[in-house]
Amino acid sequence: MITVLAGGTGSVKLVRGLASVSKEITAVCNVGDNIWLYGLYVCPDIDTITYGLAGLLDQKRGWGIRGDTFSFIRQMEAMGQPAWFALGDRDLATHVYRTEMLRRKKSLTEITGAITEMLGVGQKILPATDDEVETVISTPKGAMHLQEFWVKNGARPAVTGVTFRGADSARPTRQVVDAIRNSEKIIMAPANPVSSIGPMLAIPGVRRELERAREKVIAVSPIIGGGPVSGPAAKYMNALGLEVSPAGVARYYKDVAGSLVIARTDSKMAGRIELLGMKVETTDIMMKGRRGEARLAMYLAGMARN
Ligand code: FO1
Repeated sequence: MITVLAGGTGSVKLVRGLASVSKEITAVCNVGDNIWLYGLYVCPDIDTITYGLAGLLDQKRGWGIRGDTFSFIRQMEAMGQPAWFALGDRDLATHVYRTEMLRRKKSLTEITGAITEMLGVGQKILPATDDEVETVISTPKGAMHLQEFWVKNGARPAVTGVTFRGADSARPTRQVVDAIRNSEKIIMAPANPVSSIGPMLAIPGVRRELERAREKVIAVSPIIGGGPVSGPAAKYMNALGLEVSPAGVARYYKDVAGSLVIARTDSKMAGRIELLGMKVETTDIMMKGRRGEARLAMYLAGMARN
């Protein structure tokens, strides 16, 4: 069994690649991006992985359902309601179902299991916790929810800090603890370390389990050379005083991951990363197309057998 820690829109490629080469994949998903909108509980990272594995994901946007329409959100706008988060009409069914099940006292883990089953996903998708954790971005304009910073404000404000509200008292679920303990390897997807993986590492019980499992935890760098692959990783990493490079990623992950996989072109950084006590592997981490996804997955699964 391989467990993959996933968050953001970039992780889905590796999760899909792993699902194509291994039968037993568990994706543990970030919940820091989750947001209540119009009384609905929206879980973007869980949904991106779910839609990706169900073959429903809009590949171009990287989120939501392919071919979806946006009549609901347009009508909200026409009614003078805030409409900066584009919930698609079909996507809406997921949020309505999830929220109704929460009202019936089902846990997010149970609900996610039910949704994956309804959509024919064979892999296990687990929220990192059933408790609410919210990624908060501090800016000169004030502190705001990650989605408000990223979507409503287009990631334009300067970032002075990143915190994870609720993480201190959040607990990993039994399923997440078991997945970490029972997996042959745990792979940290090439995702924004601070906003996509960070909220999971901020949950003390998740961090403790990963620290214990450190030798079998392999992180894949989301950064090649000096620039992030996508998203505002640089802003978040700068705010935390981290160098925006694979070495900066290594510093963030050093206590929870025993190995870091970096791009071949970054092999000159290996020495600095090894000084942090991590093993370094170099390969092509770009994942171009389905073949690229499967290739990196196969490489990581191969490492998993070593
Ligand atoms: N990202 C956007 O940039 N604009 C949107 O309007 C938007 C809507 C949206 C709706 C559902 C969903 O699951 C994701 C959505 N995303 C949108 C993506 C999301 O903001 C982030 O990319 C993830 O939270 C990053 O982890």
